[in-house]
Amino acid sequence: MQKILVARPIFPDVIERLKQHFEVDWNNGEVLSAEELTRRLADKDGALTAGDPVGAAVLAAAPRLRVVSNMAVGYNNFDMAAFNASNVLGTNTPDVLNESTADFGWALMMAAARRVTESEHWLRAGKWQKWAYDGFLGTDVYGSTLGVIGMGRIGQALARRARGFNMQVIYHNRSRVAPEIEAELNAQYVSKTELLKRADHVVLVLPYTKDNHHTIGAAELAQMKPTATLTNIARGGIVDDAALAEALRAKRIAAAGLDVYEGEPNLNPALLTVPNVVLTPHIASATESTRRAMANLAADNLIAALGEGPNAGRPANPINPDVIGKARA
Ligand code: 8YV
Repeated sequence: MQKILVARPIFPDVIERLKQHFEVDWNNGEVLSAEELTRRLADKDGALTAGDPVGAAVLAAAPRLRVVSNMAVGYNNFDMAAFNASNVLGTNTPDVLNESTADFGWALMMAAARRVTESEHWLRAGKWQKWAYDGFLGTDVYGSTLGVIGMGRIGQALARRARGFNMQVIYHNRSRVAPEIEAELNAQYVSKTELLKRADHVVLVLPYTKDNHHTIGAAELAQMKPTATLTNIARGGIVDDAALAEALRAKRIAAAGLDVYEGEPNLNPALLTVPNVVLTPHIASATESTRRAMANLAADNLIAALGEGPNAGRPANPINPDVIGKARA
């Protein structure tokens, strides 16, 4: 039987499924250190990860490893140049999380715009004495302009929600999406600068790459409206968190909603000191059914990649399909 490592605690029934195909080494405990991950991968044919960094050193120390299946759509934890150089296949879990993640992005944007958590903290602190005409005034969402940066599958799911809120949708992306999608979403392609200047609510849904590092920093925040909100459900590092904390403190923008952070789970401490930000612990895809679908898809990808039969080596979600069929280097 081939051997796999499951690097994280996941649903036990998915582990049982994997046991029907592989000898499974399951880390059902704390996050593995780089050394521990390297050690446990040394004799494995495959691995299931969830955000664990896998680079050249890990791959070099695991000569049998042929596939690493990430239980996430984002795979910036994989050094794809190293995967390609060693002919190791990476897989991810797109699509199954689109709607849950878009729902959550919407919730964060709404919560930031209408100061939901900020006012709750105030209430819990026993500060509610009387109604005030100017208590927790926020920014309207209905009828406003939504600016989506990153118009992939999740960005499109968000834009679809905007129709019910009678919003104007503008977007920026590496390239324009197909005209029929623009028409369906009633979305207008604009430059990043125009988007930042016009949007009432900016939502980030782009993948993390070196080129996207600090897509939003002090200069970009300065271009936004003082009444605008910024929501990040993409990846830490796309926003300069220190610059954002300062912009929120100085009220250069009204509020932010953040699910992802530079250096998470350790947040920039300045973010914890500003009231006008909604902070959640990277849970945009966290519904029971979506996390189950992600875990099962990650398992399916691993089984297909290492399996036998006509579809052997052909998982549904290869990140670097060019290595399929090539001998491990
Ligand atoms: C994952 C995510 O839960 O899919 C992604 O890219 O950010 C989340 O849905 C997280 O990355 C852990 O793998």
